Amino acid sequence: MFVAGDPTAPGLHRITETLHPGEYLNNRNHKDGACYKTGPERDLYLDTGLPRPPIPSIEQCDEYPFASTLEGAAHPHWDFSVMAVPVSDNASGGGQLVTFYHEDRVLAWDFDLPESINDEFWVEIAAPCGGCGGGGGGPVPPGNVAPRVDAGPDASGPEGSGIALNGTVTDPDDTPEITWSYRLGENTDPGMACQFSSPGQMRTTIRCTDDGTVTVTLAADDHHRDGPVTDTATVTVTNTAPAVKIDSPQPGQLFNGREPTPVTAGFTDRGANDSHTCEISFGDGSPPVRGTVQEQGGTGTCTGSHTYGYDGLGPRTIQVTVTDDDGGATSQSVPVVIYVPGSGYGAHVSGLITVPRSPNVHCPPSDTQSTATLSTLVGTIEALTVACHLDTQQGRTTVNTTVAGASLLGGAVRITDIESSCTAGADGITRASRVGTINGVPIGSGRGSLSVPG
Ligand SMILES: [Ca+2]
Ligand SMILES: [Ca+2]
Ligand SMILES: [Ca+2]
Ligand SMILES: [Ca+2]
Repeated sequence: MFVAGDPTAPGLHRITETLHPGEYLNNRNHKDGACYKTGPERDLYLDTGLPRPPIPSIEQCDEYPFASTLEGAAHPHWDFSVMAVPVSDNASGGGQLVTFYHEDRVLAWDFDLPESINDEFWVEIAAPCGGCGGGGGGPVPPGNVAPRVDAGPDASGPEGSGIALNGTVTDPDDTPEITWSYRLGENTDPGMACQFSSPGQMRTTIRCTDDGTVTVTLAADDHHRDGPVTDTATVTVTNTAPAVKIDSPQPGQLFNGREPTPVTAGFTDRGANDSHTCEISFGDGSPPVRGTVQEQGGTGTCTGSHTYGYDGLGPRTIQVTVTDDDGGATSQSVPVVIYVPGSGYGAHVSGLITVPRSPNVHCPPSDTQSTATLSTLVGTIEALTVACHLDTQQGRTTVNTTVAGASLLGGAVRITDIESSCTAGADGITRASRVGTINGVPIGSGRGSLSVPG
């Protein structure tokens, strides 16, 4: 807007419906929300829009800054105003604006050019004078007292929450029109916006979608002078760390270490303008995984996965940390148990003769199987028992096999007390086996015939 004597006052930039259809439509959507409580942006203006929409066929909704500017109603930093005006006034104003664009050759905004090269123009808003009609001001009656305006003390509070503003306006001879407005400081992020709960009341709250310094202005207009009387206060909006909840895995959930363990966490941030990153630590010494974030308006999900492998077996703690773009971070953890499946068998012969794996077990679930006697072409194997057990707390898989004995080749070879076990868990994979005797001679230990994993 034109500010006398200030060549750096920010100006407006022309857009057209043809060249900038998205910006143009956004301006219209915000205007419709504020004027008619319709369209995709209506919820933003339920408290702040026009108290009554324009009367159809008589009035139309006029807005400032113009819909044909980049700074129109949809602009995230600039505030805007709407008013019901007679249809003919709106048409006349629109015509004058187009004439100005053409006669002054105001070129439309070009996103490919730096801002300093794009055409800029200014609007001087003149308060109506006493003798020339209009609705705003008027001659100051003799003795009329100007409003006294105090925006109240500086305030602070977290992003996304209503921060109370206690302004006061007094005028002994009028009931001034009250308006709150705001300006975002340089320490705010692009896209931040604030809203007043009651922009026409002395006491209101301001709610912002991000943190930073906001200057609020309380204006009171008794319509008897060239402009409103104003006062400002500073609102310091602080950042709030996001809230994080791990949706998956569930606490204590079991995962096969040979397959990916997926993680999904939801998060919400009271700063709807904040963006987020997330990191997932899987608790097995591997470097944290950068999670995939999907979010909108400060709410989203973080997903990632990791395959633990044999070095990652046992109880593990998965930790998800979500960090907003202002450094606010929150972590949540969930315990899980990583295992590998096991399997075991008591006898298995292949070659000239074939004996299937018998008995043969797999776990989880834990299982025990026995066979009293297994007769083969080469002899008899007695009392085979195989058990496979998964400790769901420790993620430890254990397979035990015992064979009472075998009488082979018509009794020429007699083997007794064959035992074998194998355990896979957080301490690694350990195997042990024992053979009692062969033909009555004690043997000791050797390699067994079972496996974890199966
Ligand atoms: Ca007054
Ligand atoms: Ca923030
Ligand atoms: Ca935040
Ligand atoms: Ca931010």
